[in-house]
Amino acid sequence: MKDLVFNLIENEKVRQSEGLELIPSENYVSADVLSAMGSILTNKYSEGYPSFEGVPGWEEKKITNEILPNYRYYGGQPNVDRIERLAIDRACRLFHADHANVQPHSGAQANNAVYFAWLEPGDTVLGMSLPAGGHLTHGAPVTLSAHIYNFVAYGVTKDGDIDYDDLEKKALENEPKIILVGYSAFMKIPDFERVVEIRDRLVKKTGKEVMLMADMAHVAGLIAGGVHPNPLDFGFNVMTTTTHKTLRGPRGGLILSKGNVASPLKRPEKTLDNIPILIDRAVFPGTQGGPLEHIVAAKAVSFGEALKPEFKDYAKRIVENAKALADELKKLGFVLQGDGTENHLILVNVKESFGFDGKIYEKALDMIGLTLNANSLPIDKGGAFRPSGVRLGTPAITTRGLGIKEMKELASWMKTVADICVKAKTEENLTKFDKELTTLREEVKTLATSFPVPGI
Ligand code: DSN
Repeated sequence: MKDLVFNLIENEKVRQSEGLELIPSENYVSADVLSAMGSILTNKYSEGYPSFEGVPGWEEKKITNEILPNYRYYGGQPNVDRIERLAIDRACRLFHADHANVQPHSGAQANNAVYFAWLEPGDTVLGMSLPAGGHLTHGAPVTLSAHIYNFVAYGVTKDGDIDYDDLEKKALENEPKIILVGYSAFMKIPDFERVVEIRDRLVKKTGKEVMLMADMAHVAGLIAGGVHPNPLDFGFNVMTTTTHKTLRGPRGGLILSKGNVASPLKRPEKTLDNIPILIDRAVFPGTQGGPLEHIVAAKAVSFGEALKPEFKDYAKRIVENAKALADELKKLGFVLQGDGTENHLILVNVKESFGFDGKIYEKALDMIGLTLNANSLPIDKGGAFRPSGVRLGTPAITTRGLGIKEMKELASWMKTVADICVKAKTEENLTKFDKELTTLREEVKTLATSFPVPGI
């Protein structure tokens, strides 16, 4: 008899098929990505890195068992080396990077490896504050990195954009070794040029090198698809990302950098030119052991997909859908942070819109098969547990093929559920509206099942 786990996986397939995923950091991978993730590559240990120095045309040789040069600590690598090399080369092409480290198990691991590569304990990092839309790994006091390094936070303006004046003031006052632009709840396109200018002024003041780091986890797919600027094109040194959000790959992390690419075996000097080598050493052996080569393979497959022309169209449609959904919501009385969106993500101030908090709304929408998450707003009296907002986005529904027409329908369901929440007042009372919620759930199911989830 099959393990109970497989019954739960079947249940989850039904949940994913019959509902619509609006969490902006989630997506549906292709059947090929799924298949690489579930492959026998999980059986293999491959601590270290592929090298291929002096093997021109290795890709053309395609599938051979020839053992290529590498920096691995285990034998048996002819296939794994080629797979990881494909992932690295494709990532560099997608993001205009000199180097890619495809081994981080997650975005948090990727960020921590970059800090470890460049900083000494006690060094200062300037990043966006968590309530303003930044990420936990950008210095939230509950994290390991915040215990090791000194994080200083900049905020956002009333209209939801980065407060560049605050960023500049804090940069010049605190002299950070890293200026970090990145977020998980921000709907504007950052002014990378302005951040480069601020960095240049800081360097002029101190005479010391400052790393510019971008955590583009949310928008990496938009960058790959050419509908969002790429920080590496503006002079940023490092870009980290997860691979599973808009990029539509397996769950994992990725570090892209500019600089000299060389053997990770020799400890290099800590200079910006050496960042690629410093990062390789910081991922392994610095912060991780064996890479997950089944995930690296799935990353390679997804990067191959993102290099195709269809992906550009996908990225464009994500943004079009997000803008259309934002417009519909506004027409129905929803107050949006930043008054709309320039990317894939919408932050709704439900407290100001309707008087209730994000938690009751998240639960009520879950009951009809629409999944999003309650989220803090920049100035939020409700705290992390009863935040005043919800965060939603369009990467996953766009993968399923929903378009502008369906955004209207979505907004209308969201308004009906908001009206129910106004009447219910508490989560417990939602059951009193079972009949209305069940009707809505059937409508969502009808639409959702007409747009199948890839790979199911
Ligand atoms: N947890 C991710 C998100 O949902 O944005 C960030 O890591």
